[in-house]
Amino acid sequence: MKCRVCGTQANIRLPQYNTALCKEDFVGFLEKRVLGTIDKYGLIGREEKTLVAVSGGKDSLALWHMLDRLGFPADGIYIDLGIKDYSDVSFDKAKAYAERLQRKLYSFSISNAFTKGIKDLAGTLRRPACSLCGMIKRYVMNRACTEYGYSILATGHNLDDEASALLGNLLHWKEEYLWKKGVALEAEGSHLAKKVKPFFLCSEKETAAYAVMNGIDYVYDECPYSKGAKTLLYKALLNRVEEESPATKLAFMKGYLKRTRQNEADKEKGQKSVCGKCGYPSFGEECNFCRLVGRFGSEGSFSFRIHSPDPS
Ligand code: Q46
Ligand code: ZN
Repeated sequence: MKCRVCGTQANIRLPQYNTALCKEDFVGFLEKRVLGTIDKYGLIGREEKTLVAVSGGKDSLALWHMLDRLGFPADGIYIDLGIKDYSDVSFDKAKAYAERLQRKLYSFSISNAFTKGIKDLAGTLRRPACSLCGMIKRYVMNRACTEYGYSILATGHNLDDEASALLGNLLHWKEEYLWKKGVALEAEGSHLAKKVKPFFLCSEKETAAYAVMNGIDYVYDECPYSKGAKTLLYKALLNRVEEESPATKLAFMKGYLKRTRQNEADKEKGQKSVCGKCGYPSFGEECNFCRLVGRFGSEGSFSFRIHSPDPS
């Protein structure tokens, strides 16, 4: 198998593009495509302050690395879920990467804020860990953007994540989420930053290859609560389809993006009321996060730690 560009031994085969590439040409190819996505959908302006949601996994670290290479240097935010072993290792990888890029890393610890990790907190509330985790992460990341002046929050969601989520939403006809999963979600008011997903059209195989080829040291294990999730089943199903018919996932998501734009005009704006305590959009007088702080937090328990890189 030869590289389509330079003719040397290829390192990766990409049936969805009917091509195979060596390491250097693959890195250039992926970076060019991501830059194309950023430009086409107006994801990040050169002057905009960007924060990357860093979990310590391959996608978020690869994104952090690539944005830096493409001239969009960003800082990172890590949320410590308080999951034994997994959280500590992930945090170490995130901190090490902040050092490598010489960028700031903000961190927020759920155990410090609520005196319990995500598992115990969810158990006490009799709520699935992932839905509670999602709510906390959304809130905390937005709040970091507001407090420290970042207008963009970038996440490492890739094509496989997005295609499987869309398939799930379609299978269960979750219409309320259907058109909210685009490549960008515009900022709303002063409390919700613009969210962007530069890897929206890059497969998991590509982001993993990019991470390995760039010597990125990431945590291999997935969050223990992701096991058994329906998403994994949908990912496997889509991979099976992709094997028989390469580029199906790309076509699925490109078609979605076209339709999302058409649907944007009719998109209803989210709820209008705001939390009386923090100003975050909320259905009631108090947002879910502030309610959680009221039950489990203590005065002043909401705080970020800022890890600044050692000057080398
Ligand atoms: S939601 Fe659930 Fe993830 Fe939170 S508890 Fe882990 S698997 S990290 S994206
Ligand atoms: Zn609030």
